[in-house]
Amino acid sequence: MGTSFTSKSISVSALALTLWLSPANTHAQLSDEARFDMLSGRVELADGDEDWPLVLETIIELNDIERDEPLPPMLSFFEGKALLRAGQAYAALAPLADYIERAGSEGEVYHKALAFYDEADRDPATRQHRAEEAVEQQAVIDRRNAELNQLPDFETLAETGTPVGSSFHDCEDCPEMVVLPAGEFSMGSRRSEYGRDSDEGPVRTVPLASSFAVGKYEISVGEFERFVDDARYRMSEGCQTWADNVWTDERSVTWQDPGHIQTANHPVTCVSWDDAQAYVDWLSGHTGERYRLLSEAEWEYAARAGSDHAWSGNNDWDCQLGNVADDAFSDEVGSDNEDRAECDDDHYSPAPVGSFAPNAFGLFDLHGNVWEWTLDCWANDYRRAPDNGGARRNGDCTRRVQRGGSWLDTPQVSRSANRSSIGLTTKASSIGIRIAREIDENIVE
Ligand SMILES: [Ca+2]
Ligand SMILES: [Ca+2]
Ligand SMILES: [Ca+2]
Repeated sequence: MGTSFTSKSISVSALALTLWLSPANTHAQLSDEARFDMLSGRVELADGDEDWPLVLETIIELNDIERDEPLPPMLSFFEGKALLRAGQAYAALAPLADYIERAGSEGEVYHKALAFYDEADRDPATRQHRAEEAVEQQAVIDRRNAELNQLPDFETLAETGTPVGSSFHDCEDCPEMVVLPAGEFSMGSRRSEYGRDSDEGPVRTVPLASSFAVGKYEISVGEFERFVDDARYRMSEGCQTWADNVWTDERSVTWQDPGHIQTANHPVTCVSWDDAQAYVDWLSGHTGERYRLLSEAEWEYAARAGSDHAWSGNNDWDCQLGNVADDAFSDEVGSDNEDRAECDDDHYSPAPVGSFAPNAFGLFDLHGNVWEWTLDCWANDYRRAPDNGGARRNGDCTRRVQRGGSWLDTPQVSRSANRSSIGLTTKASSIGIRIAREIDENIVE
């Protein structure tokens, strides 16, 4: 849409809307794009007694039209106002906030939007909605805590005989771990795999001689906070965040405020490889067990969970599999990457850990949500990689391998075989932590 909009040129008249929506109207024969052009270019909407339900209906229709660019800010203003007048104060907040953010200047309409936002914010219905949300969130946290309290420690688990696949934790607040079986697997991808890069070969068989345990989820904000508080850990400043389709490095962005909405149950981000190391060192000291990051081979073994498909058990992406760049993401950031997931996974930023289906090992979010640091130094292929599943110590050790893609990457990037590397000290709002724990006992299935 090349047109630029001002408050005057964009005003929408109820009369024009009525004509436009009428089935007998020849304009209904025009293409969606043309209808949008016509409507947004010529209309006039006073602040009087407009037919707000009709305005709302029209804006909803406009929202459903596929286009390359987002609707002009004024339509968000009208949508917010229409929702407010239709008695939907809570729903009005988002479009009004969108207008305020995108207004571009602080004119009369901007100040009206602020006043409407304030009105919607103070509405009893909004307060009621927020109270209900808080109750729901608390219920999720309580359920999770109750589950965690039921978990056995490892010794109790081992005594029961068949621990492979079961969960345990080493202290009340410790991350939930899942016991993976020893085994071997084919690491890397075939040339025919869509999205494959040459660094995913040569394909080789990797044996993992012992059972080990892997974090059921990415490390959460709440889990990381316990470490920071207990160890009085100090983080360096700054983190890269993705906004307006570019990466920016802001000093004020931190793991506590990473530029996206998060709760204690979201995956921690804005942590460097060194921070991840400090976390597992602390957890090892705290529990007397050997916690560490996964080797790249262990990560792929955990992600594949016995499958040689592109994504654990699947060669076609569907939105149950994980949180990647999807329709929700495209709508939010206004990007239109043709390799995005063509479905709606309901999250345009990180999702709370465990929001998607587990894989065959009972692990969550290997594909997408946030990238996961591994131990290995970076190298362009597997030619000199260890053949025992351990971490690679040759290659470029100023960079480490990250695996699994993230909320802002395409499904191809989240494939089991995909590899990527990033500098040790880099922090980004798309990278987090998954941990492993060594098991001394020989586990029998
Ligand atoms: Ca998503
Ligand atoms: Ca992940
Ligand atoms: Ca790659």
